[in-house]
Amino acid sequence: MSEIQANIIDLRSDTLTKPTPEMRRAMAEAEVGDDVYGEDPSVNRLEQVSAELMGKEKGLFVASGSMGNIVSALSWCDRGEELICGAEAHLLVNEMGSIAAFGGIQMRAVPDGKRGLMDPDLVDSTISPNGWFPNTSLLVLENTHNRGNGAAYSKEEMEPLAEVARARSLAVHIDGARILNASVALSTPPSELASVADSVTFCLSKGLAAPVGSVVVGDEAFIHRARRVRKMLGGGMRQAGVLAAAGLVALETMVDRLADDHLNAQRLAEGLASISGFSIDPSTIETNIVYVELDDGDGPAFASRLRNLGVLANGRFNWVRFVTHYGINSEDVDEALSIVETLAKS
Ligand code: TLP
Repeated sequence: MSEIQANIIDLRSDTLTKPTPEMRRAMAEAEVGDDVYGEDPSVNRLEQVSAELMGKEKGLFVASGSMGNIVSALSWCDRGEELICGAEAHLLVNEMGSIAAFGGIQMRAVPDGKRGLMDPDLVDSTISPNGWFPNTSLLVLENTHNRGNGAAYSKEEMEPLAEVARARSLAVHIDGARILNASVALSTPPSELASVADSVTFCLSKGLAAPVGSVVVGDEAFIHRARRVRKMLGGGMRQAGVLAAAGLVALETMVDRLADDHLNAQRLAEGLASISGFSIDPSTIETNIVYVELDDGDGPAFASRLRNLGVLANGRFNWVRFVTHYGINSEDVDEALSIVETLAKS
């Protein structure tokens, strides 16, 4: 049964994961200092390890994936400029309009293609021509793509988009909240995926189960700007080494096991496909995120009925989303499936 909460199978998100015993020990024993002075050894180590992992010069520890996206956008774009992203990009749909609110940056959406992947020609034609248009400064890709059923894009799939951006002098940022899921699913080093971009945000507090934090990586000049923006946002976290220590354990011990989450998501998708009233093609599930469409079209109502039976999932529009993670094993998946089936028949 899930460790998240007794008797509840919590499939709302991998953000629900709790730190491992090893993380808690590392947090208790972490060497710390004042990170705003650059003197927290654990934060410095996490930033260095993260930069190496992603093949970039420098890293910056931030409070969350959202903060990573905000500092990145504000470091690449001036006020009144625009970034281009997919229509269902997390930073456009789920981040409270923060990039527009804090950075005065316009977010221009390109329709999502299959698996959430944008079409390079559409991106090219959306970039503003010179003249009386807002300057387009940044292209944002999301990998894995949350709303794209957790799709994991290979370097080859992202490269044509990055080429269009480069040819028009745009920087490329990857919202790689779950880029390590993509790396595991594709058996590709994260640095190879990150190589198409100028900056990447990745999260320690999702499938990797650290309690708090994300890291932004990029070249030295970018990270210098990003550090200043983080401070502007009130994100100088002082003795943040207690958090970074958990992040280091996450990177050392929790990456390979993401494959288990992917297997459980596949098992869940196959089970859901066999229950009538749902539309899902299990072959489209590439990592740990499973969206299923309901024939009756009411995702929130189904999620709330499920909750009464002890299974938590997020529902919106005509879909319900299930996410597998460290707190969920294959028995939990089977139990959740049997509850979903009972509900679907009732
Ligand atoms: N996503 C959360 C919710 O906000 C939807 C989730 O449960 O999946 N980028 C992507 C692609 C994300 O999925 C998320 C979190 C973030 C950024 C933001 O990370 P946090 O929550 O750390 O700010």
